[in-house]
Amino acid sequence: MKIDAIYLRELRMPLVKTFVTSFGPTAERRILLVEIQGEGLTGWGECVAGEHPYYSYETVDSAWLTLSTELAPRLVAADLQHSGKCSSIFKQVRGHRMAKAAIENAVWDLEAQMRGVPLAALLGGTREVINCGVSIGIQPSIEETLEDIEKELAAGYQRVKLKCKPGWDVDLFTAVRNRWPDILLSCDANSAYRMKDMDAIAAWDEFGMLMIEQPLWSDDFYFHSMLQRRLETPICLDESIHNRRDALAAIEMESCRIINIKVGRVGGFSEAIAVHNAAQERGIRVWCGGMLESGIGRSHNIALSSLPNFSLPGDVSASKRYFKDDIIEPAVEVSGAGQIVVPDTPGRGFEVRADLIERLTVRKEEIRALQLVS
Ligand code: OSB
Ligand code: MG
Repeated sequence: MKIDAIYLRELRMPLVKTFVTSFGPTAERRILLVEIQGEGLTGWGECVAGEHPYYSYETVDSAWLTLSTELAPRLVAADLQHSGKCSSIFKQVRGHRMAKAAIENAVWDLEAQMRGVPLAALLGGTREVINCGVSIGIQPSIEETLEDIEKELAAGYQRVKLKCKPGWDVDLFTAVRNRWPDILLSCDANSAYRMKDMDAIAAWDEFGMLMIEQPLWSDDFYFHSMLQRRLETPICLDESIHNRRDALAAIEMESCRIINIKVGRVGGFSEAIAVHNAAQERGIRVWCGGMLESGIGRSHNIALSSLPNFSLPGDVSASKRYFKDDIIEPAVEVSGAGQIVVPDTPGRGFEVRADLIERLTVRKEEIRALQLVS
């Protein structure tokens, strides 16, 4: 694969609605895109790092620096045979998985186009449609949250995940369960609880939730395994899982019974597939998490979700839930049955809206291979 140039871009995209988690609100996304030109084609990747180092230590700015000074120069200098080789090209750089994923995924996007196959097929996907859930942010009142859920259920979404934190949990769960006793329901604490909360969390079994996502520390396996022993409800790990080894450790220690795979968090499609396979071989179900992505990251999440062990509804939902105008065409749509059709055309299966991307760009940088003068 001959790569001619790599462009980094930062776009500003206001969210339709401010999204609030246990670590705070996000009103506007700073979207970092990686555009790779080569073989007469363009591959795109999106970095899911946040505006602040709250979900993980990476940020848009740390990822930009890592991409521009370390990852992109390595890639343009490499003799790349296959997207699966990216991680070995980047291995000297420790961590910075969201930055690595953005560039690796752009290479996969390019390779799928080169080969004329759907990105989903290149990744090993088998599903023609994927099942979708929604992540419901923390709201000013329970009443407003119920209204939100009502709207999403009417749209067809198959699973509702409630963002929670101490003080925003049992009253909310009770209200939701009273209204909808049978829906697939989960919650996500983004690490907001501690040992002292274990007794309280152990009592959440009464809500019959599908899972409780990352209740404890973001780097923990051991205390989650202690908590899992006291719960009927499966724990799902998100923040704690950075690679296949972490997945194996968590499964071995019974720290969780379900894994949320986010391609950015694990460093790219290759490692996401490795986590998927490790979980599948051990009978652990996975689902695809979301990071308030624009259409490019969203299209990549759809392709990843087509792998066979993505058997639970993911946090991959319609473009319009996040942005008035998405940067891909057509926008991602969810059917009344709560499903997204996996594109069967070459590449990511969604066109990029170049004019809109240009208009939203606030920063751009080009990285090329050094031209040797003979
Ligand atoms: O933990 O899943 C999370 C958004 C930002 C950071 C962390 C998380 C989330 C979400 C958003 O839940 C899900 C989505 O993109 O719809
Ligand atoms: Mg989560």
